[in-house]
Amino acid sequence: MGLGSAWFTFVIQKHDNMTNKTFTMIKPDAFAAGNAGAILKHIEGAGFKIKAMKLLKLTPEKAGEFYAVHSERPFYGELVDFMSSGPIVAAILEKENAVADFRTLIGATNPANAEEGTIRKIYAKSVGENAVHGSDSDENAAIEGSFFFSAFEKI
Ligand code: 3AN
Repeated sequence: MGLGSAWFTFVIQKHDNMTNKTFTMIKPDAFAAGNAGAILKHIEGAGFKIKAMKLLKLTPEKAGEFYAVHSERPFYGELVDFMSSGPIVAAILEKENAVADFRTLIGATNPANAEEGTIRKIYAKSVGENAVHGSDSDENAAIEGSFFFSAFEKI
């Protein structure tokens, strides 16, 4: 393989596995509390660029599909009910090292364990109603982004 095609392969892989992108949702608790604007400001202030965004309400079926990986967990029913209980903001974000940096920005799943200054520490009420979602891997970021956005909605 020549340098040209190796570079091409690298560029395609980097694009496909979204190494510089992550996916987030502002969850129903944070949206209902009127915190969507402040959370987006916090995210942009940390250097993330918004590459796609929409306001929507998940049906229980769609919420169940999104969280299918947790279907055996005891909190699955509660999670699906909560995530379909009100409007959410879904967005694709871009930044170098996006997945890891965004997980740091949002803090631990349980806000009681989240670092001071993190989005969950500031806005989340509980482990179930924890204000924001952040993808946990590049692979899931790509899958989750495509769950909500078609190709022409991603800039
Ligand atoms: P994270 O969102 O930090 O990656 P996960 O993947 O362990 O956390 O859990 C997915 C979602 O399930 C969480 N964001 C939270 O809303 C919910 N969840 C996790 N653990 C619990 C729990 N013990 N009780 C209720 N809901 C939970």
